[in-house]
This record gives sequence, C-alpha cells and structure tokens, in this order.
Amino acid sequence: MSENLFIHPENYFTQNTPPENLSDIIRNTSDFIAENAKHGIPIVLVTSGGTTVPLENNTVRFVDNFSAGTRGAISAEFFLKSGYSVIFLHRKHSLQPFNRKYATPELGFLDFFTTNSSGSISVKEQYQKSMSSDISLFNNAILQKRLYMPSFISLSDYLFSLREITKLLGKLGSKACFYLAAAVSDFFIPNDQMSEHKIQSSEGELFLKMSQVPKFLKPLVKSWAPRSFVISFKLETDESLLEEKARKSLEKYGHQAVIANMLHTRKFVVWIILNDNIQKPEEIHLTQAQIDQSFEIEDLIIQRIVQLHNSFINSEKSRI
Ligand code: PAZ
Repeated sequence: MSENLFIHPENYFTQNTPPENLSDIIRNTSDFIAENAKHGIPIVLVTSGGTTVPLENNTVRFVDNFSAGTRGAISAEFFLKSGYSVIFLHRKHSLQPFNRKYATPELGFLDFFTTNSSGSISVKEQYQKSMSSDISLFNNAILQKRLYMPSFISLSDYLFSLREITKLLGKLGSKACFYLAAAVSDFFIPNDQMSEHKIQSSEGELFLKMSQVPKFLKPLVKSWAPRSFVISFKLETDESLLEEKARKSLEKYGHQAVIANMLHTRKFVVWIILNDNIQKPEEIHLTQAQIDQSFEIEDLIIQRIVQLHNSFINSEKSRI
C-alpha cells in the first residue's frame, strides 16, 4: 500500500462526519462515570460487534465486518458479575448482555412464550427460572447505572464514540479498563471519495479503492487514556500469524495485553499475550466436559483479566 493512502488518526476526525447522537453519548458517559466514581466502582469499556463501511453517502450498500457480538455481550455479563460497571459500545442490533439468550439461531423471541385459552401470555415453564434471573440482572444493572449501552453502525460512528468515551474514561487512570473486542474495519472510503447516491449497475463493473483506516490504538494508548489498562483483540484465520501479529501490536502501541483468537475456534480457546516480551502466551481453553455443559469461555477470560487489572492498579500505586 502506498504511503499517501495513510491518514493521520486526528485528521480522520476532521475529514469525516460524527454521529448525530455524539453529544448524547458524551453527556450520558460523563454522568455514568461520575455516578460510578462516587462509589469507587471500577469501569470497563467493552466494544462489541462489527463496524460497517458505507460505499455511498446515501447508504444502500456497505462492507461489513464479521462479528455477532457474542464475545462482547457475554464478557460484559461477567464483568458486571465481577463488580465492574460496563460501558457496552456495541453494533446496533448485535447481541446484548442478557438479552442475547433470547434470540439465538435456534430460538426466536416468541419461542419463549405461550398463551392460554383466554389469550394471556406467559413464559414457558422451562425458561422461567433463567429468564426471571436475567430480567432482574439486566434491569438492576440499567437502573443502578452499572450498564450503559451506546451503539454504532458505521466505522465513523464507532471511532468518534470511541474517542470521546475513551478520553472521559481515561481520566480515571489505572482504574479504567478497555476491552476492545469489536471487529473494526481496516479499510474505508473517505467521505470525499464516496459516491453521493446509490451506485448504478448500469455503469458496469465496480472497482473499489479503499484507504487504510488509521491505527487508533496508538492515540488511545498514548494520549486518550495513557494511564489506563488496555486489552485489544486479534482475530486471524492463519494460526501461524497469530502470535507474531499480537506481539507486533503490543510492541507498536505499548498497551497491556492482546487476546488472540482464531475464527473457527474462538469459542473454545484464546491466548492472552502480555506486554512483557518474556512469557509464553497464556492459553485459556474449555475442556470437553465444559463444552458439553455449555460453559462459556468468557467466564475464564474475565477472571484472568480482572486479576491482571488488579495487579496493574497495584503496580501503578506502588510507582506513585
Ligand atoms: O462477536 P463474536 O463473538 O462473533 O466474535 C468475537 C471476535 C472474533 C470479533 C473477537 O473475539 C475479536 O477477535 N475481535 C477483534 C477482531 C479484529 O482482529 O479486528
């Protein structure tokens, strides 16, 4: 790729349009952080789902990034369980904490309900216990301001929101945790090169030229939240590249850890690679017995991340 296709991260924000609700996101995030800081509750930003890259300003077509939002939604639940409050920045209509269990590939929302002869609706017997627990966990998290769920669709929605939320949360220093599981596009079409209206098939074959998305992890780690605990994710399909790419990312951006996973095995095994250049990747995997009992790997991942975050907070304290 030629050098002139690289855009400086800060220039991205002058050349692209912020989402309409950005000021609401900033206000809600500030309130959420203030409320949790008052009670000394640690906060994690979980990003989840894939970003879209529009091909037209009046968007009919777009390129999407793979991610159902499973990793992010389940991780948010385990962070809440571990005592964190969660800002869940997610792709609109992707999976959400607790709600995710009630729209699965096998069961749609209506499958959980039944009606009696007079037409009144109730939850089917076999789902009552788990649904009742999920409803109260979800409602309590929202009511107690322990869970805030802003959403994005496009890459630019995501990046503008990420920057603002990160700058606010970064003020908490080492107590803030960033868990960046969203699948973010590496390529995009800059505003001034995008077709205004729907691209016409009568014009023949379509050739796309896309610019490289600036590497936002760099300003995130170096200037938006320089004292915070940052975990990024790395997804690959060729296992021989995974560790090397994860280590390169740590070297380049200097954050605390990368969670590396493979497309087809991501629900059963991940590797945590720490920024110390010494240790071998820590493998976290589910046993066959755990898989059979529908155990979720995010339970193990979050336990380990919470340990690492606590050590990070303590090491920062002892440096002061
Ligand atoms: O959302 P999901 O559970 O289907 O997938 C999760 C994931 C693979 C998107 C996530 O674990 C991940 O690796 N995110 C970063 C992707 C990337 O390298 O851009």
